[in-house]
Amino acid sequence: MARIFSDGFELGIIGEGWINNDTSRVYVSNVIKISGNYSLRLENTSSASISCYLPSLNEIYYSGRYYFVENVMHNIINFKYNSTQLGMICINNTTERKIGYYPGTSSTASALSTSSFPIGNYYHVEAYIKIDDSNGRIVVKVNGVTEIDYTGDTKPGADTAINLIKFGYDFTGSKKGDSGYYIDDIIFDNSTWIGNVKIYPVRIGSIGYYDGTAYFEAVGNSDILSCINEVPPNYNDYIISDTTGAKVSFKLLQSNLDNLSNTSSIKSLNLKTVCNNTGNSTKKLKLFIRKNNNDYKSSELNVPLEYPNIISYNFEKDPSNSQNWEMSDIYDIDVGIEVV
Ligand SMILES: [Ca+2]
Ligand SMILES: [Ca+2]
Repeated sequence: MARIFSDGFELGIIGEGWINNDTSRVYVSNVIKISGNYSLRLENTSSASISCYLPSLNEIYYSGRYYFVENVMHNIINFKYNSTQLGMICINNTTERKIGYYPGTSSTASALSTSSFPIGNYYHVEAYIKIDDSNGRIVVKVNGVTEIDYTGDTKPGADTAINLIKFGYDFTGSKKGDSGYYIDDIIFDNSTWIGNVKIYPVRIGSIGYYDGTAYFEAVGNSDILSCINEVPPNYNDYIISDTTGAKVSFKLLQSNLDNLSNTSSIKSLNLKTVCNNTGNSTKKLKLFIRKNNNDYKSSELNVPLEYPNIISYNFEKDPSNSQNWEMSDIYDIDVGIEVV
């Protein structure tokens, strides 16, 4: 029971898990920094949308941060089972600017928010969505305040699960949802409200452990660190290995850790790396946390052939003791990559 997807776009690129329907209109931007250094811009056009598949779930918790730019009927979140639209949470119209829950493909809201949400402001939206004929539920909170709490039919057809999420423009039914906003800190959880969390970037700062007998080769730059410490990534320099067991770890950038000092707690640590498979056989990596000379490794992660892409692994607990993360824990760890 856990986080099932999160993205704060802090590598400066779109990767992992996203289907971008217009790469020139939907892109990572540092113009409006909702949290961290980057957010996702969806320009105000009918081509600007982006989707991601999730594991099929009957109920789901969502959190995202928004900055509405143009005065249009922003699609806040649209949830589907494959091509079938189960519902949409969307700005109702451009004069009232309330948030509405629109079941199935209907243009009539089953519930409307109490408040209005004008453009030019930052909003933290959380939602709970449960698909059911009579005991369905849609709860929407904005900045921690419950704006919609609907119980009733949320199951327009036979589908009982959500497996596809869409942001930006959608006109599947009779209610149009628009793009025209920035979005950040997109998180899905299958068991609990996410709350007022933000996704902060912590980059690598120096090499920690390096096993010279099982090596990575630096290409385009003379040292390993400068090949891979760029955000956004520079693809002209990189490290490469075809050696099982090749392993390197990195200490975290002190200035980034210092930025976390006014944070009250750490919910989870999500390791991400940009990578791709240059060959034609399956390649796998493990991402790991190194603490007190012990390595705590992810499952085996397939290295994508598409270029560039991101692989990631989420550590919701400190793997050295299976306890919640303490602030002090992350000052004591390295993060690393191993070829398996
Ligand atoms: Ca961000
Ligand atoms: Ca590079």
